[in-house]
Amino acid sequence: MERTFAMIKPDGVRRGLTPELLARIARKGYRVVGLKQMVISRQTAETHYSEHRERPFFGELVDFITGGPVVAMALEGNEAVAGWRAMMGATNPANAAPGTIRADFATTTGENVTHGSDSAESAERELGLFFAAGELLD
Ligand code: D4T
Repeated sequence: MERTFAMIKPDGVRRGLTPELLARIARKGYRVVGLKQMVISRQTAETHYSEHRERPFFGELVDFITGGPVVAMALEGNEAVAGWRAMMGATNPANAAPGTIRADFATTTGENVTHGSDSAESAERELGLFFAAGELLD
């Protein structure tokens, strides 16, 4: 069993996609061991996206991710890191495979509905950034 950090970004929450996305997660069979709607602080956003600090889109990215509530989730299941990434599809929705979240619900890379950790190491770091130990189910 593996855990990953998943997020419904502000565009997804604003558009009312939370129930639809939770239904996909349930259908897939992942166990939701952490779940909260929250507004991300600038500091948390800059830490979360620190690998992109030098990229030209960094400022816009931080503005966007802190611009409204997100739903932060901890998902558990077999190969959950890769599996949730596969459910999301490619970062650019134009390249996302049909049936993936980004193909079905997004048109731009800047507002692509969901986030998922890209490795087991990122998952551990991001889960620690967004959840205190006692907030997750055993
Ligand atoms: P996240 O981290 O949001 O799950 O996205 P990915 O893991 O699929 O993609 P990423 O780390 O390369 O990008 C993080 C975040 O930055 C936005 N972005 C990305 C952007 O606005 N313009 C760009 O050119 C790129 C590459 C979208 C996702």
